[in-house]
Amino acid sequence: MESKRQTSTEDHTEAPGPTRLTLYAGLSTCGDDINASRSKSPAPLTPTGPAPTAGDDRDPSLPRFRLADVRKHDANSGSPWVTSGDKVYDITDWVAAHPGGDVILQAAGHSIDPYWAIFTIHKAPHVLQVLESYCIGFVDKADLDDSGKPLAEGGIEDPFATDPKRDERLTVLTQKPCNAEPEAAYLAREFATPNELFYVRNHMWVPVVDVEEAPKHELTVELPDGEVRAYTLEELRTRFKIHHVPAVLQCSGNRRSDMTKSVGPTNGLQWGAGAISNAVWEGVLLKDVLRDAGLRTGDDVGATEDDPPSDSLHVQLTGMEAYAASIPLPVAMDARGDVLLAFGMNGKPLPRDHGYPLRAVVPGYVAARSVKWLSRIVVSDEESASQWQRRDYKLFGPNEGGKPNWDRYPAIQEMPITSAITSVLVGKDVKSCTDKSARAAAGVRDLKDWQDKNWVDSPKGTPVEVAGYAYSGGGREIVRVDVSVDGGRTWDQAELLDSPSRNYDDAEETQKKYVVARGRRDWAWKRWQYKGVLLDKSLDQSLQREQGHEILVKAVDSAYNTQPEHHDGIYNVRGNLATAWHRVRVQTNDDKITIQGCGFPDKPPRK
Ligand SMILES: Nc1nc2c(c(=O)[nH]1)N[C@H]1C(S)=C(S)[C@@H](COP(=O)(O)O)O[C@H]1N2
Ligand SMILES: [Mo]
Repeated sequence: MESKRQTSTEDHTEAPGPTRLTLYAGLSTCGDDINASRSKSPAPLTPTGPAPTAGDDRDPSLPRFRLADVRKHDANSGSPWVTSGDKVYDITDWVAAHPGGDVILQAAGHSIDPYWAIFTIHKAPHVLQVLESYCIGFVDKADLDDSGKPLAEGGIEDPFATDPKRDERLTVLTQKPCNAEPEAAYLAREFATPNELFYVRNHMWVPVVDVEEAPKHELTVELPDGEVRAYTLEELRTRFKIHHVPAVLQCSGNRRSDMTKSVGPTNGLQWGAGAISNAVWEGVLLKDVLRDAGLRTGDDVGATEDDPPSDSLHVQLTGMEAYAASIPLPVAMDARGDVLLAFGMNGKPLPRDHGYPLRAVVPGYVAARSVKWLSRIVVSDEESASQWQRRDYKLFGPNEGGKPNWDRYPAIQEMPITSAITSVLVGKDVKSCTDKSARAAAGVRDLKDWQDKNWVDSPKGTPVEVAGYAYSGGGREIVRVDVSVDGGRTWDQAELLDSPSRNYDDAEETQKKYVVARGRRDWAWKRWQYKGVLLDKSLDQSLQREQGHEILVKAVDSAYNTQPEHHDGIYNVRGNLATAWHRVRVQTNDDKITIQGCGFPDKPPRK
């Protein structure tokens, strides 16, 4: 078994996305073809490089280029160049051959080095070799400083310099690109996660769109027949019916660190339980826009030879910074699917981190499909060619290892069921608990005193209050949440707080605040709460006090799907869909309470 769980040393981390993309792209076709590329004739804009000057002892057979000339070879030039160190590269063929080459285009006309420094895997020697095959010459000596480096370029050196500031209550996994999750204690305090606490999962930098420019932000829609229609954001807002849809976004890597800890190493960002959040999204339906653009196939149109069955078609969604993914067309066209082109989040414009000014929201599906900074839609008979569609978000068997056959399984789309504990209050904290003030307990508590005063009628033990979230994909409603506070020996049902399917007018007075809007299916999470007793050792022989009390949660959805007991059986090298029962350990030794488990920080949470 051990060997099956070993991951390869090859890095498949999600964090520095674009790196791997170019790495993969470069290796897939250029690896054996270095000489062929080198002999390519120069791009049309290529100026004749001046002859090497005195004091320049670099390879005299290669031409020299002024930086001003390199600048002309920007992303729009048709023949993009980059520099790295004092060398000049023509990346035209590289970009053309690889859809994901868009990422490298960000550096066109400039030095690629700042990007490489950020996406550290780029420094892998074999990638350098691939770039080497596109070398066309050197930066002219006149543009080099004394140490032989190109003179500093104005401005754009750090593509992350313009990223927004993030809330201090987010735990930052990586800064550039930003990946951050709210501490567990903040996660499920409210039905709608406040925008500033919503988890952030960026593969690259945050594109800059000025407020004045936003209404003119353009979305192009390309249909299978090649027809292209462009919409401004202003046009989307004013010409189509606006919808409000409460929906969870959850990364396929949510709780990956839990799988790692309980089974073995996984590649990717080691998320706690907070790569999930819930918001009320405002936007127009993707299906309305596709129809307006002239799409004739769909859920309600019979397939003919000229009108192919729509499930062979895909809606490719591309963001401004080059991230891309796709969903099957029937998902987009589903009359009850609520797939949005969203511009609002919890009553405010989308924050920059979450896709300003326009993003896709695909409720019930893995958040990787909810493309942010959306600028292009293509309806195609192919899935998106991006690595985020074809590689990263797939689920392999426990034995399939670090170099799986990527094409063997479909991309993750609809999400499975999951649940997690986000708050545990023990002893005297229980009394003062409301859903607003809930926080993870930490520090010294006077338990005995509390029990004497407040828990006289209870069995001998320590009161505990547990809260968290439960969510299932595909619009399936959460119908039950089971909690155990004694390691699974006995179970009880938690109270479900949010009731999106219940009519507000029928709800009991005390429950009214939990009755919330609902989409056409159940796309939102349900928060839950449970009060119980951690039994004293004298009453619970099975308790091993040294290890503390184990609190467990698992949920059930309307299709009676439930979660696996352990991560062992669903272990996969990418650490995707870590949905096993969530386990938290509570120790009350010497009246000091410690809580351990995925999502619970070692230090007390910030207030
Ligand atoms: N353009 C773009 N869209 C994107 C991403 C990205 O990096 N760029 N990340 C995807 C992934 S993997 C996730 S989990 C969600 C995260 O959305 P959020 O940052 O709003 O929580 O956005 C998705 N859409
Ligand atoms: Mo994700």
